[in-house]
Amino acid sequence: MSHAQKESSSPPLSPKRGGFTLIELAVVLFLVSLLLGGLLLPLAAQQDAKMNGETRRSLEEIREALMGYAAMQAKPFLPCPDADGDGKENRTPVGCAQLEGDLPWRDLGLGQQDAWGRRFRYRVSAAFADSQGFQLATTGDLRICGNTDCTLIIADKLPLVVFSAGKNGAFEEKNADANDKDFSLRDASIDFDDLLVWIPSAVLISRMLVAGRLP
Ligand SMILES: [Ca+2]
Ligand SMILES: [Ca+2]
Ligand SMILES: [Ca+2]
Repeated sequence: MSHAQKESSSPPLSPKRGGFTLIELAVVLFLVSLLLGGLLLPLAAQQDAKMNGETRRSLEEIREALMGYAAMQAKPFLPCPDADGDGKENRTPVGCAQLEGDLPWRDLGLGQQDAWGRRFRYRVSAAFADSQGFQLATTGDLRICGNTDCTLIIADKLPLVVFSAGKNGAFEEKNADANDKDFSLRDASIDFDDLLVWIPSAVLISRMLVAGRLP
């Protein structure tokens, strides 16, 4: 077969196309705008879910670290809150300098911030922060409320609560009030986004039994 014959047997080129018509262009632009509009909103929601998940994981780590801290003491007790921003507890000879403040993240060997770059808050019951150690029968005095007037109680007699202000950066309801012993898990307000963890007395005490720190 000659070179010329080879050339002639190759398939004919497809007919040459012109550019997009205006109508085609308009359809494409319309589809692109639909896609972008449909993608941007879920992306924002995905980002929020990611930050919430990250903060929840940090709170779970804090929970474990607090139990570890208590188990490392000869007589188990919880750290006091940090009152001056250095990440270390503020303790006086008679107890905690204050019962609610920043998480003493440095004492716990943890990061100090939630996913939005704000410090975690921490509240402890005085009886559990006593450096003489807590006992089998020790109970806390903190409670978690499920509604604004706390007629719905979600958890009671807690040794500690740790919380994040959430995406909006503000503590809501009873989480904003450092003078009472109540905390809010949720409320009717659509802006409520605080994230909380706590440890029930019985869980903390059973951990100390397993660790051989009690009775
Ligand atoms: Ca401090
Ligand atoms: Ca909030
Ligand atoms: Ca409160």
